[in-house]
Amino acid sequence: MKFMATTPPIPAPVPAPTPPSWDEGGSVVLERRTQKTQPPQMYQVVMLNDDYTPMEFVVVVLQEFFNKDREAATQIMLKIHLDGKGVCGVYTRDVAATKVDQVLEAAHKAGHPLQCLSEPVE
Ligand code: TYC
Repeated sequence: MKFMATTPPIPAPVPAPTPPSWDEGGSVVLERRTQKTQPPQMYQVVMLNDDYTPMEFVVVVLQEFFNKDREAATQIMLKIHLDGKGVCGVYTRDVAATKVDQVLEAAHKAGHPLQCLSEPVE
């Protein structure tokens, strides 16, 4: 069994209950309120540069786990190589956490020190 260090689920906002009121005729009046659903917080998966992981391995990881074509994967890998880090993709929290796990497991199995993390966007 694998346990992930994740933050607890964010409870969905509960709309304030609409108290029933009575009109002059004594009928119960229920007010209709439109529910405003917030879009989910999005998380970006950030990959970090290191001096040991082969460029080709990073390109393959970006193709395999982030659905990039070879050209886009190469561009992202080079950006990480030059800037020290780069965004591989933006996902909901659980999907981003899964991508991080997949990358870390693949890197570990291959014996590379490649690191990546997920962080909330904005
Ligand atoms: N800097 C590595 C090299 O020169 C390549 C690399 C790129 C490693 C991106 C990690 O996230 C990374 N072999």
